[in-house]
Amino acid sequence: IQKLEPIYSGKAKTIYTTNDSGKYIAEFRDSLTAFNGDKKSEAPKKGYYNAQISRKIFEMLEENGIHTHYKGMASDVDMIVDIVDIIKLEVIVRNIAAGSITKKYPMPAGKVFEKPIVVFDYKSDEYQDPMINEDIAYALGVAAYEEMIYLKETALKINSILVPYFDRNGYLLPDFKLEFGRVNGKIVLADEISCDTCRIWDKVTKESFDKDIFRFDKGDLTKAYETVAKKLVPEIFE
Ligand code: U5P
Repeated sequence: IQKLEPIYSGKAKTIYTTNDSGKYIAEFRDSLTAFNGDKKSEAPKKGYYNAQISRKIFEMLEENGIHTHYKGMASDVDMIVDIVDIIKLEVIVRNIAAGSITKKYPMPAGKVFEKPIVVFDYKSDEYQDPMINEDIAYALGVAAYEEMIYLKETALKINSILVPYFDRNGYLLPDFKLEFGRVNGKIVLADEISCDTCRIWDKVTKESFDKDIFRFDKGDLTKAYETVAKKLVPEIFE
């Protein structure tokens, strides 16, 4: 498979057309943004570690019966994916209170939820990703009611696979963000699952090994992502 033209450049990945009419290549870059693009930077090897972590998680989810857009790697940082019609939602799963939810509700950081929380944010830079529900999603033409139910069920299933997976590797998974797309009438998991899109805490020290390091200037991001990569994808260090 060959990369042809870049057709879309997001905050951390560039999407290329390929010589396969059903596939794109998503190139993971070293660039970082936070707070709706207000804060920008670069971290060496970030794209590489996130691509490899994401690859591993997609492979593991596929083995557990979750359909994803992942189709293999074309290089260390180039992921081959199905061309999907992205659903303009961020599906966020929360197990432990952290980040924005601690600002919006009386939920102190670190509070462990009795059952996981799923929220839907409408993907819109202009409107700053407002939280929406099934009715607003329908009114916006983003997703049908039954699709919203399917997205929530799938997000919870993914959570039930990821929490023990991170636990086995020594980490807590306070929260993470998923994106989905439609391909041939089917909804599949899309985008990435990486240190940029999850909160990953050391089980013992509760130290962050994720993008919060960049958001709140908490230290060396590349070193933290490398630490996670050494656990999740040890084969790339051999
Ligand atoms: N998140 C993203 N992208 C966004 C917003 C949030 O990946 O545009 C992820 C964060 O990394 C965190 C979770 O794991 O969703 C909840 O973020 P927040 O609502 O606390 O900012």
